[in-house]
Amino acid sequence: MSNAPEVDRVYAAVEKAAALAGTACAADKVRPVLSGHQDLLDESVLVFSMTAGGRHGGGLDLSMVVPADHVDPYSFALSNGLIEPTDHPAGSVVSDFKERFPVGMYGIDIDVAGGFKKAYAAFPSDDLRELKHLVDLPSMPRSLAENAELLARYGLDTVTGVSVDYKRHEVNLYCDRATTEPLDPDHVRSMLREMGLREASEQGLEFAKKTFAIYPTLNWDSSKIVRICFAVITNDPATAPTTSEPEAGQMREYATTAPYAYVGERRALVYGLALSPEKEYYKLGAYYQISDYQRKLVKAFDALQD
Ligand code: GPP
Ligand code: MG
Repeated sequence: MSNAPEVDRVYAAVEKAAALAGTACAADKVRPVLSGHQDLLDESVLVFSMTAGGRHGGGLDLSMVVPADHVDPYSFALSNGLIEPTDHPAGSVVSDFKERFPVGMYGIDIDVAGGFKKAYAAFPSDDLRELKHLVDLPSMPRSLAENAELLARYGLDTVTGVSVDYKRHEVNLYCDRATTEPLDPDHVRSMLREMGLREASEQGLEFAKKTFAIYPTLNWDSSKIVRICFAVITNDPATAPTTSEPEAGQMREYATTAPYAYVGERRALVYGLALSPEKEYYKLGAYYQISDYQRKLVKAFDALQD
């Protein structure tokens, strides 16, 4: 089924979000991905995510959920010439995953200036898998095996899904918190120390209490964890992983003006606090379209705040 007007509607939002994030957008890179999924666009979950500060500063990604009965995003990108074939193991993660595990859904990240960037593969929500089972995927970075015990010891033992960044050659493992209990700052401090990552600021630790998902990033070049991100989902645009400017101001403005399509509700926002060995930086995703799943998460985790 074709639905070209939906491509135009979503692309208009891409232009608006890119202007807000102060980044270029490339129609010839974005529209082919939207057109290839045009039958999904009226309902699919869509998120515009910006990064504030430092080397990762600037840039805007559009993330899109793709149902599991669709062609997987990596195969889609290859067959549409949106990505070059590669011998790098990054190119085999999605196929390894779907060969061995049930898939609940896929996802795509489009860098609005650079085009197809990431694929996600997630387990069905009632069939999450333990981290130790992902270690066996032949394409996984060796550092996963090397850090599996450490990750599990800090409660990162249940995985909801993975993402593969084909530009940076990185894998994220999205870990389920499975509880709305506040994340203990001492637990976070000790986790960061043992992982060789930068210490979080007091404000970062306060922010991280409301974490609903934690995800480490690994690559194929290092035996160390590259970075870790603590994510908070909320309706409250006053949420902030930092008071540093200009990042705090950028996020405040983005949180209150990003385009969104569910009129009458408040924006669903996902803030991220990311820590690498060298630096701390911040991300903010504004859902352009949501499902009841995000509504439920916001409700459960916003209730934590007071
Ligand atoms: C978080 O990864 C991913 C999302 C907010 C996208 C949600 C997925 C959908 C398919 C809707 P990240 O962008 O924070 O990680 P990284 O910076 O490593 O890319
Ligand atoms: Mg990203």
